[in-house]
Amino acid sequence: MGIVSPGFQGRRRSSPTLPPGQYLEEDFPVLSAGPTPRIPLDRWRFTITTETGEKYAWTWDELRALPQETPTVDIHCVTSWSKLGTEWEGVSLDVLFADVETTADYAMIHSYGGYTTNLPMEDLLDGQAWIAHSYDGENLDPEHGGPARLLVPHLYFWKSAKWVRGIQLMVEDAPGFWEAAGYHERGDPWREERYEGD
Ligand SMILES: Nc1nc2c(c(=O)[nH]1)N[C@H]1C(S)=C(S)[C@@H](COP(=O)(O)O)O[C@H]1N2
Ligand SMILES: [Mo]
Repeated sequence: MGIVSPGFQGRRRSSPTLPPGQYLEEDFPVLSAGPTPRIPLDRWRFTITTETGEKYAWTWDELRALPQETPTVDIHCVTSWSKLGTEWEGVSLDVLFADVETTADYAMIHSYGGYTTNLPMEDLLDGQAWIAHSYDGENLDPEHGGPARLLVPHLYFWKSAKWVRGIQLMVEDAPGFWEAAGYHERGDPWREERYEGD
């Protein structure tokens, strides 16, 4: 009694800022499983391929001509760092999927360089995910996924594929790079879904 003020405890209970097991990071660490690919903007494409093989593709200029959003979000890496209030600019996946005809429930994200990660469609729509090309008011650094990366901040950051190149829609779920290596298939940081079986 009296050592921790009730106000402090109450604040922590009502608005926790860090998921369980995470620490606050002020820098922006780089975590890449391979070399940083360099993609010239005139050759860059983002392609959604449906379960029937239908393709919807955008050039760099076409992506930049779409309505842009500026989400400010917290990000959580499974290696335990979290960074709060990060500022991005990009295109909502709701915009990119607006005219896509599909009934598939799962998506495999593909990156330039070969990285993959899988997500259910319900984690990609309804204002939860973006193709982000700017960070902190500047073009996204190649090390952080530039020209553009997926941003899905409500899941562990390995789902936010850097150097994103396309989305393959799937009727059946399948594991991506880290998911096949034993990481959790969904990766909700608030439920501490780090590894398969968590
Ligand atoms: N293409 C690609 N995307 C990736 C990765 C990667 O190795 N390759 N690493 C993932 C992991 S594990 C994390 S934590 C974040 C790190 O993003 P950052 O390097 O911008 O911090 O990118 C994710 N996206
Ligand atoms: Mo990570």
